[in-house]
Amino acid sequence: MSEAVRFSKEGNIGIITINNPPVNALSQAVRAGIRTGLEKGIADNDIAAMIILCEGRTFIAGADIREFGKPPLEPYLPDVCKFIEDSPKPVIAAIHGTALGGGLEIPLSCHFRIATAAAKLGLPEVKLGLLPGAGGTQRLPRLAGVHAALEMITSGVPVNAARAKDMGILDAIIEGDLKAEALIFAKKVINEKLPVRKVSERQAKADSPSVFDDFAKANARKFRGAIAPFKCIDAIRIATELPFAEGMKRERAIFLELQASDQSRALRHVFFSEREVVRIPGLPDDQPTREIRSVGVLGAGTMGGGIAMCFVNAGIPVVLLEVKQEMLEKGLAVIRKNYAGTVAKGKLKQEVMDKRMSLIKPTLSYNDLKDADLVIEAVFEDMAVKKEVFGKLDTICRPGTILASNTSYLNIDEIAATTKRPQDVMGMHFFSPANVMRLLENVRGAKTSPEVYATAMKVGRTIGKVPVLVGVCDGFVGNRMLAKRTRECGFMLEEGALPWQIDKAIYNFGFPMGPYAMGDMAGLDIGWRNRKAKFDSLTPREKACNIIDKICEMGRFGQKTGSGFYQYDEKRNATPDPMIEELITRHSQEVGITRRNITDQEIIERAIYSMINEGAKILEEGIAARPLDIDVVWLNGYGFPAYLGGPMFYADTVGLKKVYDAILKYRDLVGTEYWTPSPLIERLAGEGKGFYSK
Ligand code: T1G
Repeated sequence: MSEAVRFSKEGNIGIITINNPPVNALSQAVRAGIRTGLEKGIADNDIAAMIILCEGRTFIAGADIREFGKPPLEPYLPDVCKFIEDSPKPVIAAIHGTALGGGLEIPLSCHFRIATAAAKLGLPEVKLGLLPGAGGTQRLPRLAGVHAALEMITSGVPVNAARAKDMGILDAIIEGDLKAEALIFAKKVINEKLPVRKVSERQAKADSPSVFDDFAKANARKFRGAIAPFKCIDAIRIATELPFAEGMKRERAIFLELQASDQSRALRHVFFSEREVVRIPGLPDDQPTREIRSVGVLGAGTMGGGIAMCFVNAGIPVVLLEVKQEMLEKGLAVIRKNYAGTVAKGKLKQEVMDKRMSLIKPTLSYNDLKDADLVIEAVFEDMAVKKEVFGKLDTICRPGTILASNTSYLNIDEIAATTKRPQDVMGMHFFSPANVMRLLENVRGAKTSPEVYATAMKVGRTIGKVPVLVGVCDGFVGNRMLAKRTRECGFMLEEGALPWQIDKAIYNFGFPMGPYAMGDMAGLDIGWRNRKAKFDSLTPREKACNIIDKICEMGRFGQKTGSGFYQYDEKRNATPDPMIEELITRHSQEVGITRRNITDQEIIERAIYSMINEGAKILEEGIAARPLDIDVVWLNGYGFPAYLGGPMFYADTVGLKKVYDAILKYRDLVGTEYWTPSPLIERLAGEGKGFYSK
């Protein structure tokens, strides 16, 4: 019996206890231990029933994802499940925490399932580009019905214990001590001779033959571009058409196909990268950090209000400072309206909203910030204003208060220099809407102390963000790469493409929206203002590529003015505007460019490879420590399709040599000032490697 699993007896009940921290993943040792435990229980004549339960914070959280991509080791999970189900003695799963993936497939092969009220049960394999590969697609529809199985398996979203009981997955919900109650339940099964039935012997029935196609059509937009959800639907359909054993064979074949797919490799990369990203190379795991018990937020505008919500959502009180009463009240009203909207949708209780609002202390006085552990400035994006604010904060806040700027591109070192505490100054760049977007770029200045940026990483996690540590440069990581995509798309408009063609190509690549639809939604005046702020640093061609200027000068700022690149009706539905096509065509003539046909392939290569090339330069400069930092930024801040893994992972999937050759092609087409390959890409491509090559 491996130490990961031990077998014990209490009276005539065998107990198989799994203890494989941190989440009792089904490693080979755990699978073997479960099987050995069952063999012991079956062989022991004193034992009439068995319980499977876990120590630690949760029941089994699934197969050990770290084993994927390596040669599979016996016993395979489907075989362990079959062994459980074929046991001549009833087996009861006693669940707490999160029973996920294989961690729910084990209970589905048991004869009874009980759980604590707080437990959650789910089959999240689809989020890894997989499907449940140990009978989940064949047993769940038999136990809970086809509709419930379709929802649960294609969404990957867990259900709580009450819902699981309603679905017929659970036989009982346990209040009190799980193990004690499991023993009582087991004795009841024995004494009352409760009928023991294998889930695999039930029937899975489809309400109608079209239920699967209808479900796929109804969710086409949600599943767009991903392979796994549609394979999940296929496997569930198979459960209604084939005998169980046949269905298991088909499920296994689909699982192995998906496991080997680029999309699953990318999604597993995303899973581990979003956990690795908070570990800072060179910092010890026990790096001291400062406790953040109270936060000050300067500015109650869109960003400041969203940032304040992030902290009060985590139970951290916020002092919210504005310069004028009416701006403070306006900001509070927006926060209140946001919460009220969530309450109205039934996703937040009124008392929770009230509690959160009570944690916000509005003020017009800087003095109210003096005891804050962290102050985040979210005022106007102007260096002079930032310097004035930080100068004041430096004099008012107690020693040790961390002073952070939410700036999206201004130089943190310059801001820090206006204080006597540069070691306590950094950037915390939230993405709008701050209370929704998961990405937080933590910008460390040259003098920011490790304790301070380690604190920012930790508090980022506390407020539910995915924090990435980045260095100081124009645009940090995300916006610096985005600027290259924006430039290339602008150039392609001049050379022959139209906004809707570019938007469609980038949407089909997997982004939620194309750049021009996105610009119209955010407001073209923001990009226009940024362009004016940086105008002197632009190249002659960038200066002359002034299509957005011309559109904004007509007062067309996008959805909020009824037109931008697109025309909008009263429901904000977009239609391409012939006037914009005419403006762009005329612009090409003015700048002396003969328009040509531009393929979607060229659009994607120039939009994405320009970012990859910039990402490589960001790595060379140490602005990001690892390729995974860049991927996490783009996955969580800009909607890069997760099933492609992020720009740097995608480069490896395409093949870095292929990317390099394309960069050379566009260097010749567009010019060396825009397309000089980064030395890192040149070297790696030359060595036949990728960013993630070991
Ligand atoms: N395998 C290996 N390691 C895992 C793991 C797993 N399934 N789940 C978590 N970890 C590690 C994680 O990398 C981190 O490690 C630590 O545990 C804590 O995780 C056959 C094929 C369970 C809700 O998809 O959703 O079963 O960074 O930081 O926020 O059909 O982990 O500390 O070194 O996320 O409290 C299906 C994935 C697998 C569940 C806990 N199961 N895990 O969240 O902690 S495929 C999943 C989670 C499968 C079968 C198929 C969450 C959690 P480190 P954490 P958390």
